[in-house]
Amino acid sequence: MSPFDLSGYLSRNRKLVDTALISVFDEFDRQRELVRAMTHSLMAGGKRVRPALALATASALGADPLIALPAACAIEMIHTYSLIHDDLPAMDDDDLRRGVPTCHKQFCEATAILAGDGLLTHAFHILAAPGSCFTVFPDAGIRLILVEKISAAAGVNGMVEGQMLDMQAEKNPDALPLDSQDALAHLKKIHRHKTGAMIEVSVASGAISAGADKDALTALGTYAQNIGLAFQVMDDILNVEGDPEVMGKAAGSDALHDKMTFPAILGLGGSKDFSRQLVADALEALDSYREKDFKKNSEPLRAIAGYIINRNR
Ligand code: GRG
Repeated sequence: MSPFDLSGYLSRNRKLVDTALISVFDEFDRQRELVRAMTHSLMAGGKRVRPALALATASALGADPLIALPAACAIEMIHTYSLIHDDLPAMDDDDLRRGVPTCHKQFCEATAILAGDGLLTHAFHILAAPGSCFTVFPDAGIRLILVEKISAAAGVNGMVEGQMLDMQAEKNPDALPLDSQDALAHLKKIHRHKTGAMIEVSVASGAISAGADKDALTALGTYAQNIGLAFQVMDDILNVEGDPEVMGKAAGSDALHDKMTFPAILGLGGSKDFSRQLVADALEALDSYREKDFKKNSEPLRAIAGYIINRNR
């Protein structure tokens, strides 16, 4: 059997998602400052990992991947809002993102805050009213479940809480656990919320859009939890040894700010071992779902899990 062409798969998906995201803005005057700021960050060349996960999950369950496109686009818009706000001077104060100036550098701080607000709000609008930009979309009942799950992952018990915990850890390091096992548990908690929740809901949204059964949701949930954490471990590793040119953002900032990270607790080698174990657990979860054709159809999901810990950006 020839090896799966993940790079071709991701690039086809990226084109599909980018085209859909462009059409989301068809109803707006693109010259408006707010729209320019929103699209500056949204169309700056993100990897589109979360949309790829949603589409690959729908295909793994034998559905038309296009059924997951509205949720995939909504999630990418929410992810981009979180990056815009994360880069603000009040948070990480970064100048470069996705290889271009951050939104507040290109426009101004207030405009960047509003661009994030616009992306977050409009993500839910396209789920509520997908007809103007998508030809295929799930029924209203399914879309309501998607709104419930995606808002939960992005919000007070999800990504926003993760960001809050991360900020508190940075502002008040003396309150952090000293014992390395406790520190590791706390770090996992931060990232299960901050990074993991949106990755988990990307997979869940693909599954829900495709009408997944309970067993599929359970197996895919475990897969997503593991790759979500692996994604963050790899992000921490890249912050130590990644090339800023390739990543399109700064490296080395974690050590500079004395941040609690996986390499800081486990070392670089230990972090790499941990990320490999997480991916092995993710693949084992996929193996546990034995529905006909799932093994063959889930090949992209398996390849994405490997990519998450082998990426260089
Ligand atoms: C501001 C509410 C709020 C939340 C911010 C996601 C996040 C929470 C902050 C981003 C900081 C960060 C570097 C997190 C580590 C993992 C991560 C989400 C990296 C960025 O995602 P990628 O690598 O980026 O998928 P692209 O640009 O390819 O989409």
